[in-house]
Amino acid sequence: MANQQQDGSLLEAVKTRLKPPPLYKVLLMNDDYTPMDFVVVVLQTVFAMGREKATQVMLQVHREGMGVCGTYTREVAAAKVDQVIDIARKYQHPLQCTMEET
Ligand code: TYC
Repeated sequence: MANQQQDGSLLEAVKTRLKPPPLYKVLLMNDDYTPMDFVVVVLQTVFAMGREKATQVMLQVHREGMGVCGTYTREVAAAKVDQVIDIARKYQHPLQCTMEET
């Protein structure tokens, strides 16, 4: 045991036994009322997208009804969903966001 810890092999054994944490997609929903420019700013602010990428994602959501903003661990995904919902509520837009395990 002491030897394993000294040479690091115990740590390696534990690491290889552990499953990687599940990942979650953050999904943005289309609606008929939220302004396109607002969605672009939300994507830039919450998901650190550049303006072009944010515009592409917004248009995909607008045309297809839903789109992926990013993939994160559970806590990070939940925090981003909350940020989107909070900012939408603050500006009284119906924009909705959710998360789904990959
Ligand atoms: N459909 C909205 C409009 O025409 C724009 C929009 C895009 C809203 C993406 C939400 O997640 C969304 N103003």
